[in-house]
Amino acid sequence: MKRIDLNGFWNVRDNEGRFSLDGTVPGVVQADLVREGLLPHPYVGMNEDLFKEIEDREWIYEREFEFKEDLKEGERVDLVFEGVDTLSDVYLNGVYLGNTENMFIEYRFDVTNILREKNHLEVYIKSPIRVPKALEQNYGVLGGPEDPIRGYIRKAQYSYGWDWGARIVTSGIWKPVYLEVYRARLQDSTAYLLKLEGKDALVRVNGFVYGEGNLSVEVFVNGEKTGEFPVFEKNGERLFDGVFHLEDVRLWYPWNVGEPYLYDFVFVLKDSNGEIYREEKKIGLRRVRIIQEPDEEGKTFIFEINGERVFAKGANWIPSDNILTWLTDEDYEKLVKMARSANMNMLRVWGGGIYEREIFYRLCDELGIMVWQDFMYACLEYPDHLPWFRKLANEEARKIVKKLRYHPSIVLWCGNNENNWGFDEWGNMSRKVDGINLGNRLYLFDFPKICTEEDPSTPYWPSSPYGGEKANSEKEGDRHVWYVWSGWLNYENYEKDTGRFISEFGFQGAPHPETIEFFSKPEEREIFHPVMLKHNKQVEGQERLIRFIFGNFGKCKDFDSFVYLSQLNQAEAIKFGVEHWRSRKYKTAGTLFWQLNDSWPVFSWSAVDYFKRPKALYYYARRFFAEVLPVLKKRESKIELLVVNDLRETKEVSLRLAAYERTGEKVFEKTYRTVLPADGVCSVDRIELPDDLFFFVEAEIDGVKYRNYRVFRKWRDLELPDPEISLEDMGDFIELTAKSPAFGVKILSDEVPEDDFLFLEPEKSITIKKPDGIRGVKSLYDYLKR
Ligand code: BMA
Repeated sequence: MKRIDLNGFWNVRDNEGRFSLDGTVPGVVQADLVREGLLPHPYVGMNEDLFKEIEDREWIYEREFEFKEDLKEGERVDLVFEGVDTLSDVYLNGVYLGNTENMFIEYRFDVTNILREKNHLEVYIKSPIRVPKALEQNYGVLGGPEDPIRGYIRKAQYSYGWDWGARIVTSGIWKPVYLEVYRARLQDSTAYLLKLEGKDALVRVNGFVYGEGNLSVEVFVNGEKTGEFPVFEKNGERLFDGVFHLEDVRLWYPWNVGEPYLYDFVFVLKDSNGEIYREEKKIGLRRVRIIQEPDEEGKTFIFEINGERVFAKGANWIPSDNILTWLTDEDYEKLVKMARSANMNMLRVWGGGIYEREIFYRLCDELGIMVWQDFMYACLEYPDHLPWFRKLANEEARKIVKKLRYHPSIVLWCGNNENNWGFDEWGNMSRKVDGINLGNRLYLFDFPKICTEEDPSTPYWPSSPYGGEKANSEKEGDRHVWYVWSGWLNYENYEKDTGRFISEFGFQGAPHPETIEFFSKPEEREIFHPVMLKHNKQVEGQERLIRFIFGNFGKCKDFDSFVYLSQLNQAEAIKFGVEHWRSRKYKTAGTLFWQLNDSWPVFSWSAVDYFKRPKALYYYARRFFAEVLPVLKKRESKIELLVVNDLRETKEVSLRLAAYERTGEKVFEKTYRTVLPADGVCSVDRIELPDDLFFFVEAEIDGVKYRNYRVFRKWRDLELPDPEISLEDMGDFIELTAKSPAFGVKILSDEVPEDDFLFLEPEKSITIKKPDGIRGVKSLYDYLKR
């Protein structure tokens, strides 16, 4: 096999004759226009609007290339587009090869008989606005939020605008293009656990073969040959399919349950003369089940990996850029590693974005992070009653499942985001054709069948949320909790929610101050300045930020304190929800907050902003997702101390609970030694104490300390005194000590600190790594208006 790369600069021009420039492949014209200075940076000020003016243009990508290979007997050449955004016609040397109509899948054209020594390749990209609009006129307006024309085109739905995303409707060739010369090739080889008896595993391998002749596939695992399987024909396709035994098997686990072990698999396609083609993949073997058993609250929804229940801790993942081709592998590495170091064991790839890049799943495989993978349908009716659309959706699902199925991290295929909730409760998504909601042909019939056929080792779930009488049931399945924040209710309401698996809940916070500096001028830094409103995409987003800051903290002093307090409020809110749901362990079996990342610099629900600067929530997540979490709750007139233990063993723990007056005077202290059940929750004590005190708790297991605090009253009523925090420079570290309870302690430094938004128990020092350019600390006290 030989690959001839066709990436690099192509000639690009628009159909109206305004632009003619070098277009990068892989790339999109929007990025080229910014690079050439023909359009300003879309993420600054009001510039996003300028991109609307060019969104409905058509673009012609052209290039010349030479082809000098001497093709051997039986060899063919494919022209491969890994991804075109989105609708295009492809011509080689004036010959029409075909069209592309789905940005999520690969297109291949056999060009063996069209290639010459000098070649001309042309890709005519049609408007991602006009085509779906014409379809909309023909077939009707689809129900749901954001621009509903998006339902008629298989393109990342968030690019038409979202409540955290810019509207930048991109066009281009967004993934690599190359020629592939081969006689026969393998694709989508995979391996999975068929049966496990003790340490003896039965492993099934299969994959697809393209090419003629008498062929077979040899499979090697960690360098050892485990079998050779003949290639045969089934339903018009050629494939190999076999099983073999693996002794002393090492399974793949999420990081907090076991080792995310990966085997080196090599699949070698051969004929009587030897090797023709090979696929090399790191594959993990695991068994996944969702335990759905009736109980007194309804039905459980628990992920079980290799027979072990796992409480899912994590967040929702959205595309990390509006211009996807700006993302590098390093960006992925940084973000996924940040998720891991925030103690997350699950990420949900949300259905309004993209099927992620290979590197994303590879990192999740290696780091032991489970992936909840949506199909790319979000908050809309989709026209699956139209045969052409249904066919396209089926083709996409099958290709995607085949391509990604070998990743052990993908533990769930999920039909869509919130569409079934929309059918049941949103009012504007209830249209049915032949008694079936628009989209349900896919989610209820086609996708489950495709998943069982192509990836029997991974469960399928129709939607998020789904289960129970109505899709967003509290009693069964997964649940999105949006009455807090979106419904203008404050976060104490989380405590009333007994959902079985909380796959979305969120609270907005400002991006990092330096990120705000990137998109605004000093005079624009006002809460309701048009530039700020442009950078908060939710209807009444800024209004909600104010309502909750005022409601919980009191008035803001200035714009800086608005930024800070919004972040602290967000972190406190999500902490509160997570503590509640983790304390219900396995009644509730997961909390994935909305959302980990951002696609541009914006006020949003993210924990990490566009430039990957952590918000307060990020630092909080590390603590509230830690393996051991001491929690304080109010039970009638008593204060209850609970410990949530995700560790897999029974552990001896020492605990210290202390309560203080606002001035820093200690009024209560008690220590405990007790045994924590493995993977369980333990109620340690219930104490009669007033709830206007400041509570601090510390748990110590095997020399590791897990700390927490609880303030039961509203911050706005507390009149916190100045905690007089002292900062001692200890060389590589700094030590912080406060006189009275201190919260939201923020390190002021040039370098992003390793830990931040800390809390300090009076007179108990904490030590953190010293960031570069440290200038001091501030805390909640400094940001409140008095
Ligand atoms: C959920 C998500 C997204 C949205 C978020 C915030 O509904 O699925 O559609 O961005 O809430 O409103």
